[in-house]
Amino acid sequence: MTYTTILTEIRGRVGVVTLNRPQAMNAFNTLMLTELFNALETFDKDETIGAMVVTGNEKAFAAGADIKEMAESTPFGMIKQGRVELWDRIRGIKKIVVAAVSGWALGGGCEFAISCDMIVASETAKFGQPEVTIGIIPGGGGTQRLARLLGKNLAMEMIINNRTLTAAEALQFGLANRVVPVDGYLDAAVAFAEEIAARAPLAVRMAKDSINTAFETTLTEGLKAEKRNFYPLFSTEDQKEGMKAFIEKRKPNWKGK
Ligand code: CO8
Repeated sequence: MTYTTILTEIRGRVGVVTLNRPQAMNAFNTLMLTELFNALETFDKDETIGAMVVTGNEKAFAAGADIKEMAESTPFGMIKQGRVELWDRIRGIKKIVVAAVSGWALGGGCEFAISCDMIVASETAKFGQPEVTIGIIPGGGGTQRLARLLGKNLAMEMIINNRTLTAAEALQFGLANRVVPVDGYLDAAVAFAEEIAARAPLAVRMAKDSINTAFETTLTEGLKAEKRNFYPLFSTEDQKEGMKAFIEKRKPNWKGK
C-alpha cells in the first residue's frame, strides 16, 4: 500500500509507522490519521507482525490535530466527516502498539501517544494538552485518559494550565514506560516492541484486553472479564508449550494457536 503522509516498514516482527508531515510538526490532518489507522490495521491482521511502533521525528512526535484544517470546522461538519470515530480506531487494534515519542507530543499528539499501549520516550519528549489556549478542549480522549493515568489534579493542570511534562516527569508520573537517549530512541522502542513480539501472541492479546477493561468497569466486573480471558488460554497449544518448556528448562516455541 502506498501512503503519502506516513512511512511504513517492517523490522523483524515489528511493524513501524513513521508520521511524516515534518513541515507541519506532524500535525494530524484527516489524511494522516486515516493512513495511520489503515497501516496499523493492516499490521494488526498480518501474522508475521507481533507488535507495532508509531513514531514521528526527533523534533516532533505530533503537534496535535491540524489546526489549519480544523480552523473553519463546524460541529456537524466534523460529525459528518466522522472525525471522532477516526480517532477511536486505535481502540480496535488487538496487538500491542508502542509510541516512540521524541520532541513535541501536544494535543492530539499526546492523546494518540497515551491511546497506544506503552510509551518509549526520548529524553527530549514533551507532553502537553494546549487545546484550551486555542479555545477548545482535547477531543481525542485526553480529558479521560489523562485523568485515569495521572489522577485529577495533574490532568487538570495539564489541560487547564497548559502544563507540559518533560520526559523525566512523564516517567515519574507513569505516563512513559522508558526514557532513552534521543540518539537511537527509535531503535530502543523497536527493541522494546521486539520483546513483546517474541511473547505468546494470544496471551499478550488477552492481557491487553483484560488491562484495558480495568479502565472501563468495576473491580467485580473487571475480575470476571479477566477470568473470561484466563480460562480459554488453557485450550491453546501455546499454554501447553509454555508450561512444558518451563518444566523442560528450554525456550518456548510459540505458534499463536
Ligand atoms: N496544526 C497545524 N499546523 C501546525 C501545528 C498544528 N497543530 N503545529 C505546528 N504546525 C505548523 C506551524 O503552523 C508551522 O507551519 P508554517 O511553517 O507554515 O508556519 C510549522 O508547523 C512549524 O511550527 P512552528 O513554527 O510553530 O514551530 P516551533 O518549533 O516554533 O513550535 C510547537 C513548535 C510548539 C509544536 C508549535 O508549532 C505549536 O504550539 N503547535 C500547536 C500545538 C497545539 O496547539 N496543538 C493542539 C492542536 S488541537 C488538538 O490537537 C485537538 C485534538 C482533537 C482531536 C479530536 C478531533 C475530533
